[in-house]
Amino acid sequence: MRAPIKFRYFQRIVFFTGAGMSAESGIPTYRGAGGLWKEYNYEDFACQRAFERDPSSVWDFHDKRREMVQSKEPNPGHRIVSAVQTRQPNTIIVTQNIDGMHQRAGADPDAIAELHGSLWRLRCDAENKVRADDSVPMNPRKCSCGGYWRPDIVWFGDQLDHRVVRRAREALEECDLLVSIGTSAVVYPAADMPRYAKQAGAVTVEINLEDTAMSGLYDHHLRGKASEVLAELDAV
Ligand code: BV8
Repeated sequence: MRAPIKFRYFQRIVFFTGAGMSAESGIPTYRGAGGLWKEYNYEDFACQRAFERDPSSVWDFHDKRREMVQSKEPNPGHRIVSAVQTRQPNTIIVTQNIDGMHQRAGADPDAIAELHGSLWRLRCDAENKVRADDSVPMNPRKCSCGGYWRPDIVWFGDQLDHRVVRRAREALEECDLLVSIGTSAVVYPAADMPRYAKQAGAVTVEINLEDTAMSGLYDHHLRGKASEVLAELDAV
């Protein structure tokens, strides 16, 4: 595949990433074969109602995910995205992923907008506290107020953090290149965000193994594995 574009042609790049970005690290996607939501019903393990009903089984589920993600490594695709971000500091990563792999691949945490939160952050809503935590299993599960710590993840039905949404929207409206990587574009409001870049006149590229619900929005459809296609776009 001859890459129609090269990262070095652009000044303000946004990488918009989904679970397909981490698939080559061995982290299951949500909807693909062996997808997380194929095996688990998020209504039992990943929503506010389940957490209020049975916080310890929600934590058992998230401990399994923390353990699995901690046992994996960032893949060459993550490393290229971080290298571009280091080389071209106006680069912003807007991700739906909660796995923290972009940070582990060396990307600047201040240049990452985690739309759906993180596996590695906890919050106590009673005391309005948020803290980073990478203990596996997560311990102690209870806050000093006696309430359970909650994974700082945006579950279905949860509002996204308006500060993160605003930051992502600003980056998308100011970018000159949008590169969407490994998302099926079916979950809202994230799925709609690339539209801000298109409307602002940016060049738009979709990297995916297959067409998605949003493919029509993109100027370039690069079909292949994220790490391989990214290597092409990064090559001099
Ligand atoms: C909200 C964290 C206010 C949790 C996640 C408008 C229309 C319809 C419905 C709604 C709407 N607005 C709101 C809703 C409801 C809902 C929604 O969108 N439902 C969908 C399912 C229809 N949205 C919400 O609830 C949001 N909150 O809107 O609040 C509100 C509330 C209620 C009602 C109205 C308004 C919150 C959504 C966030 C949920 N949390 N994640 C956790 O992980 O536990 S979503 C989760 O799934 C991901 O974060 C991601 O966002 C999403 C989709 O996953 P993808 O990343 O795209 O992964 P997927 O597996 O689907 O696809 C992988 C892709 O990669 C594939 O295309 C594959 O081909 C490709 N691929 C695979 N390998 C590779 C590859 N590509 C390249 N290389 C490879 N190697």
